[in-house]
Amino acid sequence: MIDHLNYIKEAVIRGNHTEIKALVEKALDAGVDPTALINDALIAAMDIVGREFGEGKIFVPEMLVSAVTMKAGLEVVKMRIVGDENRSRGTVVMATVKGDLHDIGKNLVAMMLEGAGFRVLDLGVDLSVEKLIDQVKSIQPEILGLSALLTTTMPEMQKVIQELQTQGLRDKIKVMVGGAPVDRVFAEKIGADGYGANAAEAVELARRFVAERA
Ligand code: B12
Repeated sequence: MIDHLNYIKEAVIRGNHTEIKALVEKALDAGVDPTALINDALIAAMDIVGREFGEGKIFVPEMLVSAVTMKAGLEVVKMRIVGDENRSRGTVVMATVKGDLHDIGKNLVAMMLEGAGFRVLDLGVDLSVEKLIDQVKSIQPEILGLSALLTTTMPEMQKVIQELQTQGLRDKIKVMVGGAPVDRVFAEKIGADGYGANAAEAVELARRFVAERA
């Protein structure tokens, strides 16, 4: 039997972006579970890439090609799992905070939320507090999801929450935070409503927030 997960993991680690789509399609066609594909192949590969970068074995260009490959693979999975857009459970605005260009985790969270029936508006990366607040005012989402992958950009999350407070918007919106360096303690410290360690936890949180409002 072909070890689909291992092929895909290796393709991401090696940055084989030309073959990734075909590999993922083949795996899904063969009945590989999309969640296992995301967790045990795509995310597992990025963990290894991150470790190798941390150890100085690879550098930014290699990390970037792996990221592009991972994103291409994720797109294929997304096409298969995102369901009917009409059954909206609520609106979520997602963004990576200012100074931070990492978007794979945010995209994954957005995709899983869409799959779970939420309407997701993804504002992208490097979002300033001002821009975020403007968007929250105009979109009026039930939930704001903030992502940060750098220890240096984590404080931006607190700035966003403080500004929501200053502008009298804090009690109108639930804020959830996540990203590799973020944890529950930090989330509580900055006054977020919730922390999710991964996309599945993000969906759980969003469901809970909506249930609490009902
Ligand atoms: C890919 C990558 C890049 C790519 C990003 C491409 C892209 N489009 O995203 C590129 C090459 C651009 C990059 C650049 C840099 N990177 Co980088 N990068 C990574 C790497 C290898 C993987 C990140 C990733 O995608 N992981 C996979 C996803 C699925 O996981 P995730 O993001 O954690 O998301 C999950 C959860 O955290 C959670 N989640 C995420 N967001 C949210 C939001 C909410 C609301 C919730 C509930 C949950 C949630 O759910 C997700 C799904 O399970 C990490 C190492 C690592 N293992 O984290 C380093 C890493 C984050 N990078 C690092 C560094 C240092 C940099 C650079 C400064 C390098 C440089 N010298 O230029 C720059 C910074 C650029 C910038 N201004 O942002 C360091 C950060 C160290 C630190 N302590 O801050 C790391 C940890 C690598 C290392 N070991 O040193 N990077």
